Amino acid sequence: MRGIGKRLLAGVCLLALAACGQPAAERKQTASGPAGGTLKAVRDRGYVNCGASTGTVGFGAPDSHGYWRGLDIETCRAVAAAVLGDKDKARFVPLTGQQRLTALQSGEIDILPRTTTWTLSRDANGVNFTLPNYYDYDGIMVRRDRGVTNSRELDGASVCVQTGSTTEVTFTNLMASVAPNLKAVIFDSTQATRQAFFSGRCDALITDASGLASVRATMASNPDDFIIFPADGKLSPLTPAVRHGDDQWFDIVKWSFQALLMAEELGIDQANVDEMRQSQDPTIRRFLGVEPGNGAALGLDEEWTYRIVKQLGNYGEMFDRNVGAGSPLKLDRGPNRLFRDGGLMVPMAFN
Ligand SMILES: N[C@@H](CCC(=O)N[C@@H](CS)C(=O)NCC(=O)O)C(=O)O
Repeated sequence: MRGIGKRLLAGVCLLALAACGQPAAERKQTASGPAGGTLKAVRDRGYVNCGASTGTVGFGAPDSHGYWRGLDIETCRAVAAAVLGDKDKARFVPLTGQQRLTALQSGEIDILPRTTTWTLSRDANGVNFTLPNYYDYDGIMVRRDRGVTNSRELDGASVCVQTGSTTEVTFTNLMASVAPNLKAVIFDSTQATRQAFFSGRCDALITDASGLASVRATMASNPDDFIIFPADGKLSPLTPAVRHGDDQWFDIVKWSFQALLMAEELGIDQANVDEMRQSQDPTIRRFLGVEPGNGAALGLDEEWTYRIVKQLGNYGEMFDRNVGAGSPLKLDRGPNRLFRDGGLMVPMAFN
């Protein structure tokens, strides 16, 4: 942990840009997937290795029994259900912001579904982003009694910032645009950053707004004492990633998530999926593999979508129980609604 004075900020911000955009450790890495491809390796091993966060309730954290839960966790469990027939054939490796992309490139994990924003430098350096599983934005949390409601009014405040995250870039941009006198207090770990904020070490905490909602719901003694506002009004699509160089695995991960969206679009949920298999609607029959073809195209059996929905439900159900109305976070669906409902989630055709 180190506080930094204004004079040092220019240098720190340059370092920050290097760290979040294209960390040196990542830059030199080339993707090293298993011989024979990831699908074969996962089948031989019997479980999927998933990169997880170090603990963000709603997105990825173990419960009191050590069972991993969250939207990102279930994104990975959907792949396990599709490929191995069982959502629980997945293991979770907690990774810091700094470690996550290297762990994917080196083959330690098969999928990185961990609150990771899709950016050009990451995409061009060894990983492929699939499709966003949560449209987020960078947020700032302050105590309500400070009376600050936007980034401009925050100028002069100290802000807890975590390394290895795109939030560092957002912080730098804020200084260059609306709040030149912000002071960064930088930490390497998520937990240290959060604790520093709650112990009064900084006036504000900057990170994904979803992460802030999670932290406020789980760490604040009185959540109403804190407000969250957008840092800069830009969207930050959190997107699961895979290694470069394995198109089949890339497709499987992408379409396992698409299956959750399409199930919602077609009105198929965990409770009615068995009944839906009797449907005469050709779109539903093709989606659920009653009419074969989609499974074979991906190198899977024809029941992969059925298993995903039977074991996890559709995206709406998954959103609700992890981060929405049925969870402590109570996040609004917002841009994460289906396109037909005014959101950005577009179910692609299963034909
Ligand atoms: N979306 C941003 C930030 C993501 C991120 O890793 N944020 C940290 C800081 S709060 C976090 O959520 N960590 C989750 C955890 O370790 O549990 C990025 O891709 O860089």
